[in-house]
Amino acid sequence: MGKGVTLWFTGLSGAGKSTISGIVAKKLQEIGRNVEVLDGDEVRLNLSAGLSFSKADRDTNVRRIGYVCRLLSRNGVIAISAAISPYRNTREELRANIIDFLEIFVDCPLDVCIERDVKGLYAKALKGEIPAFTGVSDPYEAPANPDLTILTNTESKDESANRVVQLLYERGYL
Ligand code: GGZ
Repeated sequence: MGKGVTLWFTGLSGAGKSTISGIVAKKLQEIGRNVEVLDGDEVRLNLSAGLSFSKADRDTNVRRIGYVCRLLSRNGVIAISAAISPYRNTREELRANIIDFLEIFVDCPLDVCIERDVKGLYAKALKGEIPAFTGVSDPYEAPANPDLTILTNTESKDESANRVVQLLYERGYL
């Protein structure tokens, strides 16, 4: 069993967190590692059912995911979080609490996310139909010092995923 680590993806809705984390998870499973992905969407249906998108509830959501990632990663699992996690201080709190923690900024310009609008949420948010939507009517605080930034607007999905795997090699987790 290899060394566990928490891979904390952060970025806007539609930036590519779920997509890239899914590809990374597959690559890691192929080389025999145990991986769990905690996806924002799915967590909100289970672990965080009933939470809103207020700052307090987003922080609660993020802390819960962090707690599960800590349990998993200290037992050899590569735990991947793919929640927006918009607040810098809350992410820093996790970094302080989780020994093996790597922050990955999934960077994509807001206008590109709006253009992609895979789920049609930005259109609704821009019309005011979804209150407190990240990037539109709610803050997103980009990491000041991420372990890695992937540029999903200019890199291919596979390229971005490979850079994450490369980071794990560089830091001694693979
Ligand atoms: C942001 C929202 C909102 C609001 C619903 N703001 O692209 P998606 O749809 O599938 O991912 C988004 C998801 C964000 O949940 P997270 O748990 O990742 O957020 S946080 O870390 O801030 O707690 C989006 C959808 O939920 N969604 N309303 N107001 N995203």
